[in-house]
Amino acid sequence: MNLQKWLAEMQALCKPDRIYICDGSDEEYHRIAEEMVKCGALIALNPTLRPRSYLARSNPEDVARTEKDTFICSQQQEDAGPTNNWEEPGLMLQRLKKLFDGCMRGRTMYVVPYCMGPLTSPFSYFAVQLTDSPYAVLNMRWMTRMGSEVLALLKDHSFSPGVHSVGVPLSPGEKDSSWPCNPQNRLIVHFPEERSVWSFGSGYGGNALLGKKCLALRIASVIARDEGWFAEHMLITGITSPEGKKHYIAAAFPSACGKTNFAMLAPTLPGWKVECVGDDIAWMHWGADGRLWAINPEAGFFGVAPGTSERTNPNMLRALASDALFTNVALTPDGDVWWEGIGTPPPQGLISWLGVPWQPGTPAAHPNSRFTVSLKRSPICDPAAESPTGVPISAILFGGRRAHVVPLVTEAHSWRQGVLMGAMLSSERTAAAEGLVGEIRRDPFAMLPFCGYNMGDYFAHWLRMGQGEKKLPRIYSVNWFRKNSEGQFLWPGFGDNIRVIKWIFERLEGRGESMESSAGCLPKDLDLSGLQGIDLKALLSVDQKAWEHEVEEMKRYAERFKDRFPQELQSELSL
Ligand code: SAT
Ligand code: MN
Repeated sequence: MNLQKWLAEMQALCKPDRIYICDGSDEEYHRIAEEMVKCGALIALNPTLRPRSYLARSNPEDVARTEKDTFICSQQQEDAGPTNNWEEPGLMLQRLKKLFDGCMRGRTMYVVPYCMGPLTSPFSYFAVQLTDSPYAVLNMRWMTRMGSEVLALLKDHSFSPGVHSVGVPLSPGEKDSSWPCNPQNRLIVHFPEERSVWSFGSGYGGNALLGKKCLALRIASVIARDEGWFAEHMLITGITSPEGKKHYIAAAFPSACGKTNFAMLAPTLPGWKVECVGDDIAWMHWGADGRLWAINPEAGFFGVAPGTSERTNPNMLRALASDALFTNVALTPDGDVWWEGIGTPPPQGLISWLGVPWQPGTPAAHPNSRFTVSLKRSPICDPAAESPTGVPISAILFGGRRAHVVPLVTEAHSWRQGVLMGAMLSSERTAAAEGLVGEIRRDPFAMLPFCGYNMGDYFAHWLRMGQGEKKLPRIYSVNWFRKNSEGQFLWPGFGDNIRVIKWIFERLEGRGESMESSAGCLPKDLDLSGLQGIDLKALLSVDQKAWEHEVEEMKRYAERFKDRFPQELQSELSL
């Protein structure tokens, strides 16, 4: 793809009033932010309390990723598989061209050259996002490496083209709304063979920051399939034991299941240290040493605000102390931010995410309200976070939000059983995507909304990747969210999850006693020192009947993939 030619084509199609090429500087960031403040699209927070930070309020109809509007337009429908929306690429392109025709009238088209991964990493991927949303530009500044340096490097690299519009052209003199969007015509379309993305009508999160779910997961998963690596919805974190032994762990959890808190865990056991590489996406390649090496393609956090507190994620609170961008949280009368679960009572005169005085009993911050902040601001950023070769992964965790059935932790006996654990991942719905919160949905590898090809082929890819001379990471299933019959959580979670990691460390070192169960290997014991009233038996119990039901559910689910569901997993299910 030729950049100049594509730019000219997109300019002719979208018909913006102006084109602006982003340089990625601090000066640019604040200039764009201040322009938005002037026209009421952004609120500058109190510079004494929260320096260089802003608050955006979205349109209430544009508050989360919308999976029903998300399409994978591969040439063949079977290549998109039963879990993705699909339309014939030619027809979809026609539809898109109609929508994009003149969609940026009265607006600026920002050209955002960006790189997913460290600039010098052989595993990184270059891209360009065209967008008429200055809010998307600000987010891309923290979430990716973007600007002049990338533009210069683009001469020697192929890139993924992405075009994004909020879908609200302005006529001359027309006043813009503070969050323009076009929910009736929302479409987030991926052409995996072309590595291209077209996104229309939404300014929120994964719909609008094309580097994140669109490129680094949906498009990258297809590239990874073709080239023999992994693009996964996983955090990466480095953990050092009191003895000074360090292991890196990658972990997949569905959106809004505590990935960010886990990636930045503050251990409650003395002597343990956690350093964060990434909280959402891992690109993993096999090294010459046979180990799996991971980079975080992103450069920042786009995390769920509610529930982030001194108790759940003190390191994130430090990171958010300045240079942060907030979306849909509440505003305090002194110009700072507030959300449910921040750990302080709501102040008098609080303004809700809707921009009106907050009424007790209603959400002050939207449940999917977010913060955007550079990874560099994290006080526990791993020293190897920028390493072009990445970090070696010793263990992979799959976790969901399950009140019942799934034990606190189990270890897979084999790569194959581990792949089945990933494939069987299920979770109660959260507010990160539209849908009924609380309902259990199967979310294989936490990739259901993010796998850019047939999920059956994706399972086969995982199995294939485990073959040959490799030092395979061990695989675990975890569930921090189990409840007792009174509906109370059995496990404190957060910093106490280090106790589960401690057992995993012991297993990796060839120690750590275990017992067999149909769900996998369970710990015989956990270090519960300093904790009271933990019902470890309940946390680790496997109800045979309930587990069999779980397996039956999975078998039924597997039928959707027909002959694309790998035979090996079928037989693993029947064991
Ligand atoms: O896709 S988003 O980036 O909006 C958030 C998520 O679902 O993890
Ligand atoms: Mn995510």
